[in-house]
Amino acid sequence: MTKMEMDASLHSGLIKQLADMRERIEKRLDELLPQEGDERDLVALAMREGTLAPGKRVRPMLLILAAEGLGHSEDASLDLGCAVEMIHAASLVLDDMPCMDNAQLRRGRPTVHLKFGQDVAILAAIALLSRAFGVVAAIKDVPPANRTRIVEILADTVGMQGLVRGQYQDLREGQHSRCAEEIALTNRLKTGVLFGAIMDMAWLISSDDERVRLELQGFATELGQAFQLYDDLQDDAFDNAKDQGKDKGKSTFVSLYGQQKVAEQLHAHLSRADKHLHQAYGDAQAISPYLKLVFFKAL
Ligand code: GRG
Repeated sequence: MTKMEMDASLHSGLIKQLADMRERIEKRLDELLPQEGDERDLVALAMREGTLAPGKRVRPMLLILAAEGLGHSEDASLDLGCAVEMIHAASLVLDDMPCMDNAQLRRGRPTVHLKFGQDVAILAAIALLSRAFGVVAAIKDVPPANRTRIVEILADTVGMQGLVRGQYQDLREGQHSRCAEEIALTNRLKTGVLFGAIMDMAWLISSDDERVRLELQGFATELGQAFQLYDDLQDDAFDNAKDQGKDKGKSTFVSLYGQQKVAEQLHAHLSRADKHLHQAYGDAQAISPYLKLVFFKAL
């Protein structure tokens, strides 16, 4: 076998492993959500649609890969990842509502409020959020003290100093012109803090090395910025599974610097993210190749 053939076979092996992992996440999400049965139970159906519609599952994938890299098996990290995905799904359902982004399309499908009504969408988002905390509280493989700490991390991540604040800033302050620092802060709160929580949870169940924790937080900060820039760049893309042009008139890095410079910024964040991963895990880790596949839309 030549080196090129060996690289190609390693690469397809990794893609298969990652695709299998994503399938296990989808299966577990399905089990943890209310089961289909009563078709009049629109809240249950909306919870399932909001979560099981085809998303990338980046957050649970990262949680599992981060914990695996520190020697932890998938048992506990799978349920933790699913809880995070439910929180993410709840945030998307709310974000799409007419009083927020007023979106028609999400993950290539009609948004939850269009399909089920705004009343049901709000109730489903609240139910997803509380189900997520219930899942964390019930994870047997994590000692109770760590479970409590994880609940605390997630509560902070969603709340007034996390997603809620980021969304508020985006909706209200995003209408006016903002400087780079203000946009970066909103992006951190909207997107980065959840990645920070994911890395903290993976660390908490797998390691007690503070140095590793700091590197993982550094990674999450860079990834959060990169991810939001990527999301902003997609706003104009034709192959997007979401509404296009939702950011028109909004103050983002794309409106401030233009697409080319934002693409360069994105690469700079990703390369700094890689350095943190290298410090935390050494050479052998699956997160960088995984993220490359995500950013090149190959997984
Ligand atoms: C109650 C959880 C909760 C939140 C309230 C509505 C809100 C506050 C926050 C919304 C924040 C928001 C919409 C952030 C955007 C994050 C983002 C980059 C979404 C796109 O994520 P992907 O690309 O999407 O991972 P898929 O569909 O693949 O999961």
